[in-house]
Amino acid sequence: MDATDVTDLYQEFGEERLPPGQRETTAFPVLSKSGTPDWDPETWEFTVTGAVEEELTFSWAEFRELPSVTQRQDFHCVTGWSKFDCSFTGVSFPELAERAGVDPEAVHVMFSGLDGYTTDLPLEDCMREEVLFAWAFDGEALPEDHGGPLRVVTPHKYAYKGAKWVDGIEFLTEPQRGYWERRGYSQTANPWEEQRYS
Ligand SMILES: Nc1nc2c(c(=O)[nH]1)N[C@H]1C(S)=C(S)[C@@H](COP(=O)(O)O)O[C@H]1N2
Ligand SMILES: [Mo]
Repeated sequence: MDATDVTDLYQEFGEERLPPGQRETTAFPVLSKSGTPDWDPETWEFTVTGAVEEELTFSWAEFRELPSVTQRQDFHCVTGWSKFDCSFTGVSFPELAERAGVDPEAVHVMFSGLDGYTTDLPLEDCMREEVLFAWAFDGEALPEDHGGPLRVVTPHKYAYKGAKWVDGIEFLTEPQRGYWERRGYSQTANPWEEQRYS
């Protein structure tokens, strides 16, 4: 499948593709707060809850039938490494949000993963075509260490905003903090502004 190149999105935020204080790596390190959780394609469920017109639940088979895209993106870890030209395939955030119908009162989103991880973002930072619920990396099933079967990628943010093993999102009418955000990391996490901590 042809990938749409979105690696130029840095031009909205800064002069340089490599954000300040980052160094480029070709490796793809694994960073997880705890181990890689098990999942069962028969019982896995993805839920969309909170401030929406209709709460949604998808089985793995149903989720895989949603319209998908492939994009070439950069990946910026808050610990200082960036990996260019990652190809991710999945469903865009706006595509999913449209199916649930976002309540006009919603301002924020909480993502959660099978390992108990959570991360939050302002709604406007989620409503971008580059925010993907991705199941493939470089044309192969997303490796389990990197969040398989499904993870979020946020190329305009530090990568802790991308929940691995994501199995639910909640639309919120007031901001709340996720796992690292409660421990002092930035809620907005713009790499070109070096928003690492809050
Ligand atoms: N579910 C879950 N998602 C997570 C994490 C985690 O511990 N659990 N770690 C975050 C952090 S801090 C980073 S830097 C990226 C790392 O993704 P990678 O392991 O694919 O490099 O995942 C993010 N998403
Ligand atoms: Mo991280």
